[in-house]
Amino acid sequence: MKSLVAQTELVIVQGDLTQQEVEAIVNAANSRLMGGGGVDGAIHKAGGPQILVECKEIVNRQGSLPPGEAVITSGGNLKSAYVIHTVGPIWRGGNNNEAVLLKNAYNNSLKLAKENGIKTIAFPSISTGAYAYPLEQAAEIALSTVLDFIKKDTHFSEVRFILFNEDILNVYQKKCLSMI
Ligand code: AR6
Repeated sequence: MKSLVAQTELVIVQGDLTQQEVEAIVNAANSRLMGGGGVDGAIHKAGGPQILVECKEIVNRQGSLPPGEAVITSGGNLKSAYVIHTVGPIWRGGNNNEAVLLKNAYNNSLKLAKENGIKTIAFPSISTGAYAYPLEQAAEIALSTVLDFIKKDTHFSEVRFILFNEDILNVYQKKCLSMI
């Protein structure tokens, strides 16, 4: 589905994040920025070794990336010029600041993209794979954070959520319809 929210096209579709033709894709990384499984593994595989080289430089410079924070690298061989790496929270039952950290991950990714002049960006469903965040709750936070941002700030021309399968897509679409 596509909806115009203020000045930004919000797109929620099923697909592969690594194949998106947007200026930046967001990686659901881990704090050590060393690659891994899930969407992180897919991004490093499709983007080639340059992304990991830049991730290592960042960690050497500033240490590991705390949950909720975001950093930027080039996109290597991807269609996207940039990858924004953020770290979502690991689900530990819900009373360990998970909601705030997940919200920060989306907000800090958007802020960093804006600082770099990026106007089109695509997100995966952060924390809902290996990090086990309950999907409905994660979708609510992801969508409300992005909606709040693009209602207040007209910088982005397009924000996409690229969901890996139909079940995840359905949750996000349903949630979004109840929010806009
Ligand atoms: N395109 C879009 N979404 C994808 C793709 C893809 N190519 N591949 C997987 N997903 P996860 P997390 C979905 O586990 O929960 C990694 O090992 C997947 O179906 O990738 O934040 C990191 O290194 C799910 O909906 O990220 C960390 O250690 C969503 O992406 C850890 O996993 C997120 O699942 C991060 O865990």
